[in-house]
Amino acid sequence: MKLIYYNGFDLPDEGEAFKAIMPQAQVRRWQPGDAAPADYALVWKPPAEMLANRSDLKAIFNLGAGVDALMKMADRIPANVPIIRLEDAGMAEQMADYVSSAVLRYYRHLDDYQRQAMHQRWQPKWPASKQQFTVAVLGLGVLGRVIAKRLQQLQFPVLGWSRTKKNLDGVSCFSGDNELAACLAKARVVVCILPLTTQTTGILNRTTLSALPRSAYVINVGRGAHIVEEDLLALLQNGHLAGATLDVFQTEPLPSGHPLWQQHNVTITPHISAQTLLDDAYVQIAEKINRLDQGLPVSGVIDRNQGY
Ligand code: NDP
Ligand code: OXD
Repeated sequence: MKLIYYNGFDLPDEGEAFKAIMPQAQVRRWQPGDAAPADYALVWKPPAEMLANRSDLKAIFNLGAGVDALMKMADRIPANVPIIRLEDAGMAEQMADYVSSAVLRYYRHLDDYQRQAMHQRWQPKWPASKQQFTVAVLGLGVLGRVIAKRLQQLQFPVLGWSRTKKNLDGVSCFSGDNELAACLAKARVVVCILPLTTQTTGILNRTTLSALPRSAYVINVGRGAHIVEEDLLALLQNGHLAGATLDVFQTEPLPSGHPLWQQHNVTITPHISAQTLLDDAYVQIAEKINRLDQGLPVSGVIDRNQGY
């Protein structure tokens, strides 16, 4: 079995560890010009040239959950080749940790105290009741559900929003564009864990963010292009929003001098809210290759019409 491998700069491996999990696999790093036969491709942010017209592939495995980079080149990838994403593979726990720590930081005013301490100011604030600190999770897929569950365990009221209607224990579920504003209007914190598609690009903009109550918080762990950054900045500056925790940006790395770096009520992390754990990822991919080779169905196949 032949595998071509491309690791778009931020994953610390070149496929070596995969060989340990699947010794029968001959893994080679794809180089420009390599059109030699291959059965599978393992990729993260590959150049389109690698996958263009590759109808010999039995599947393309994305080394992450989000396939937006691959969808940009989907018209060059033969329609018969399934694109398969990572499902959890150790990311859900990381996401739940990241989001719940941001929510708790806001709930307990820890950002405010950090700012006060810089000026040697001692000024206790009374915490709101958790019942008044509702969190809306946009995206109730593999990762969003785990985030929602963790927040429930922390006793926050949780709302969820997805494309198709969901029924989740203890979560008030909203669906479809028509119900987004109603969901946001009830939320003190909004968490975006959507995939980036044509429908979700710019979904958090001046109009939708204004549907949040005054002094709300935004946590974006989906993709940078979910947020219209200028609109977010304007609402942070005029006080409609009390703060934002951003892990993803329209341009990554966030360029030096970008106004978000200067905005005092914004916490910035470098796209680390859930990192691909290569060992977990390779085990999941190896299991799926074994199933595909036996003619069995696998989960995580992208619906190219939906874009996720
Ligand atoms: P899933 O495909 O499992 O879940 C996606 C969810 O989004 C589903 O609930 C889906 O609705 C919902 N959704 C999609 N389109 C719309 C829409 N137009 N309107 C409303 N809801 C919509 O994905 P994952 O949970 O595995 O991952 C989500 C995203 O998280 C990834 O695509 C990636 O961009 C991001 N991510 C970020 C990371 C980081 O480090 N910052 C790490 C990993 C992932 P429905 O259930 O009805 O299909
Ligand atoms: C992913 C990511 O989509 O790391 O997996 O952003």
